[in-house]
Amino acid sequence: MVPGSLIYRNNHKNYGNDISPQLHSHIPANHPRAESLLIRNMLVDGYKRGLVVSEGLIAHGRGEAFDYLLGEKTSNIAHIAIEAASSALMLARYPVISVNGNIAALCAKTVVELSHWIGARIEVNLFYRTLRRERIIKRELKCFGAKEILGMSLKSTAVIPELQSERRRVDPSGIMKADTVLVPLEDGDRTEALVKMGKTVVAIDLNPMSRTARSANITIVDNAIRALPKMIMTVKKLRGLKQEQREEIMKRIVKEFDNPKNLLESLSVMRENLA
Ligand code: PTJ
Repeated sequence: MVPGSLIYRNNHKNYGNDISPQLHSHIPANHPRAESLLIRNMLVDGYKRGLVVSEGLIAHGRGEAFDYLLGEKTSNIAHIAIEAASSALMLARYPVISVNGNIAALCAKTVVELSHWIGARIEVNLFYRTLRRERIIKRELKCFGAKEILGMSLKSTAVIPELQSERRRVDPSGIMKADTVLVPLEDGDRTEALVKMGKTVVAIDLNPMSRTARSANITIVDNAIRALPKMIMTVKKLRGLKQEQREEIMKRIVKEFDNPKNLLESLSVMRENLA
């Protein structure tokens, strides 16, 4: 059992089904940094296919540096945040998962699967918005079984107050209507704005010091490619609880979660690894 965790029992590495070894057959399986190279290749492949912007490759590099400090595994601290995040999303009345280019390249299949398990809508929301990228990302998500994709430019007629970036434009049937929004890999401005609008924001960010990490209600300090499959496992475990107890347990998990404390503990994990 993970210390402090109410339901977690295992801690093995799990990158879900999004990594396709066939696509990257030139990386030897026994290479000491094979996993990291595979993930990097997924981003580059996503860039070549028009899902990811060049800035997304740089953002990934920053993420990699923090992941290195984390030991490239999901910490016990992150597991606690994963439980709180999964509970919050399951308790939500209208959950929405926001997808950008990097997440589409790394986790499209897992996002679609998670959306099914928690009954969430999926909205494409891009910082560097173009109609072409929207279409390519939508197609990618549909390939993995997504039924409806929100956030296409023509339908993104609602505006998040105070935001200047393209991320201000959201779908009235998606993020605008949501009570809980999952924002893997996000910029701080929008997280702050969504929290101000009274929404519960769940972020996944490898940098525990980022504005996103500090503004969100629940931040999972982990690589999205590891955290999202673990969220699915957690949701399945929560659904396995007796119905009479489930809601009470999930509410307790969310209530007991302390984001600033969790971020400080994630930093401690990095400090310990450095030492
Ligand atoms: O696809 P678009 O147009 O919406 O653009 C997406 C990017 C990523 C370019 C845009 O959102 C951006 O510029 O992001 P930032 O502000 O550079 O923030 C990226 C944050 O995500 C940083 O704090 C990184 O540490 C973190 N990060 C990078 N890769 C991962 C990650 N966190 C979790 N999992 C990752 N794989």
